[in-house]
Amino acid sequence: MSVDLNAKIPNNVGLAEDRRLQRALESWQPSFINWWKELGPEGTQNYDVYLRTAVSVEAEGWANFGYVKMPEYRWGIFLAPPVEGRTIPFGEHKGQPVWTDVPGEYRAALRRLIVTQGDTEPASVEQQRLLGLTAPSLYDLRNLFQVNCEEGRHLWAMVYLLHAYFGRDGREEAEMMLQRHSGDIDKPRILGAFNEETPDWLSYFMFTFFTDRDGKFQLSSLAESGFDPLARTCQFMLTEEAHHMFIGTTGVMRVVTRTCEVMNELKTDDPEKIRAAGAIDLPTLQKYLNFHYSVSLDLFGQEISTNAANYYTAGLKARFEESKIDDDHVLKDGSEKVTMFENGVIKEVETNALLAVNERLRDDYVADCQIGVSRWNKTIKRHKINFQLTLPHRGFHRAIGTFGGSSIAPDGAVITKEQWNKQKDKWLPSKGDRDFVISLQRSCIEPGKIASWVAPPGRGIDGHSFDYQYVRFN
Ligand code: BYC
Ligand code: FE
Ligand code: FE
Repeated sequence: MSVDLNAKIPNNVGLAEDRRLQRALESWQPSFINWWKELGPEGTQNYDVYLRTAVSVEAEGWANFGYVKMPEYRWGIFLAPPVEGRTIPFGEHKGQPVWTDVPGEYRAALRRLIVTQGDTEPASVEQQRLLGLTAPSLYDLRNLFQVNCEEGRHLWAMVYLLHAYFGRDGREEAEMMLQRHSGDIDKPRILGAFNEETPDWLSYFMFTFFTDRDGKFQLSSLAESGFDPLARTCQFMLTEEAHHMFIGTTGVMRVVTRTCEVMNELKTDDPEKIRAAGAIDLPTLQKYLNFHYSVSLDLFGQEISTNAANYYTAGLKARFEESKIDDDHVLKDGSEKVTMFENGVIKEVETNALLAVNERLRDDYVADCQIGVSRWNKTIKRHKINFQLTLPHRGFHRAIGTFGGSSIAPDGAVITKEQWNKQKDKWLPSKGDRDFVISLQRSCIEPGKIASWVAPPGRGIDGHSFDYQYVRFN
């Protein structure tokens, strides 16, 4: 598949041969750039940022590093190469050739999935737009901008599908992507977590760990879609997603490390003393974890979902690593245990496997989150500190699904609204906690310098050291 890098819109989808589509996308492009300038990273128009840009989907081509002014970033449309003879891997069309066009009967469902996926991408850029003003280091600043640019590219990926395969309503949906805004009362983003604020870098690290990880699982399940263009787009997006989660995993790790160092230097576990030394006490980290984990769990939808069953049966959206699962990939007769909250009691319920597809994805996500948390705990232990971070119960602080609006403590105890209100500041960041974390946010962008509350990274980007000039301010 040939790559056209010099085109207005770099691509490997043969845009030059489809003038109508090319014109349509080129007319969306200025709206995107306007949106970026207005709601993308604040005050950065002239910065030269050491970024990777995808120039092809081959192993050597997709991570090309160099200084770029962000509004001139080459947002391209790149799909993984088609697999000759690929067949639909699951659902009632299992074994049939994949669709290279949208099957009429699934048009609405596919559009909805693509729109929901696409909407999250610019939402996250909007959520993070002010963080560049308070970066804890030049390295972190660069990583933030890298993620912002790639989320912008992910929007391009979905907008390409809408324009290429959904005609006029696809073009309308593409316009809407730039009209809904994170946190907007009248036109909010579609999913809850993408209307929350990301007001500080601790929230940002938690977001890239927990919420970008939802991206990993959703994209993986779309990467096996029977609609081949969607599958191929998502396969390539996943390669970029790995770096976003790396920022989260190592970001939180570095905060934990710094806190442990301060605790050992001062020989204390008194949060007040730790805070006075400019670090974030472990109980506060736990509260931020509780918040971001619970809002991210909501992103998997209802435990028992006919939508999800229909997507699966239609061959549109699979399970995580569908092809590696050893079963019939149709699930008509399968069953699955699901944790439900019924009449005030949390219980395991046996249900049809098809209806439990959302919950299964959430289970896989929970297990993946636990791996990261265990790594952070190893670091705490290595510092000989007696404290463990934990994932709260899945019913804790939920807005969607069986637990939506219920009062469940982090340990899974069912409590009253009154008890919840009394204790919630112990479990979720209080106004005071947030004010404290925000008080630590100061721009620290001299090469080699780092803020007081986070340890430097183990290594830099693209073989450069931590003190490299990752961003040049002009
Ligand atoms: N907030 O049957 P259900 C990423 C609605 S992150 C608000 O469970 P379904 C990224 C739902 O729409 C990955 N509403 O629905 C990360 C439905 O509405 P209707 C994003 C919600 O469709 C960081 C109703 O409740 N990708 O890429 O099976 C930075 C019934 O629910 C929510 C995707 O999400 C919610 N949280 O499940 C940048 C993939 N949850 O029909 C980027 C595409 C549910 O009653 N989306 N509802 O009007 C999907 O696969 C599905 O839409 C969902 C929801 C899994 C999200
Ligand atoms: Fe993304
Ligand atoms: Fe991401």
